[in-house]
Amino acid sequence: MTEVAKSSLQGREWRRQVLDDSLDGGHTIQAADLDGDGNDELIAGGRGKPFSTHLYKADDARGIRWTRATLDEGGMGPAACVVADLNADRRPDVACIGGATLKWYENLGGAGSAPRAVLDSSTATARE
Ligand SMILES: [Ca+2]
Ligand SMILES: [Ca+2]
Repeated sequence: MTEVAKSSLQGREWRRQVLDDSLDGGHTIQAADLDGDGNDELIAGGRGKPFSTHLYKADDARGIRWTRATLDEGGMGPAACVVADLNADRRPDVACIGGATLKWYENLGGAGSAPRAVLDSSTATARE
């Protein structure tokens, strides 16, 4: 298993905090403020079984407790994810690639909502 962790400087020492120790075959991680609250969320994906991509969001301003939301499970083992506003609506979206599949997870905004897949190259379909 791969640990998803963050490190923060406290005084003169770095403190490591494990957010998740159940990601199988962790392969990519990105930090970005997806909901515009001034704090970064983490996007991490694994290529173990099942393939998965998750979003981790701090529950409090100090980042003591974190909640995991699943962006994708079973569909694709991401090799890399990037964050960019792909549809110019001023909300950063997530795009991940794994094998021959590219997926776009649109950020729909709203507190507590995770981006959802709107384009999947493996099925060549786009959702409205
Ligand atoms: Ca945020
Ligand atoms: Ca967008």
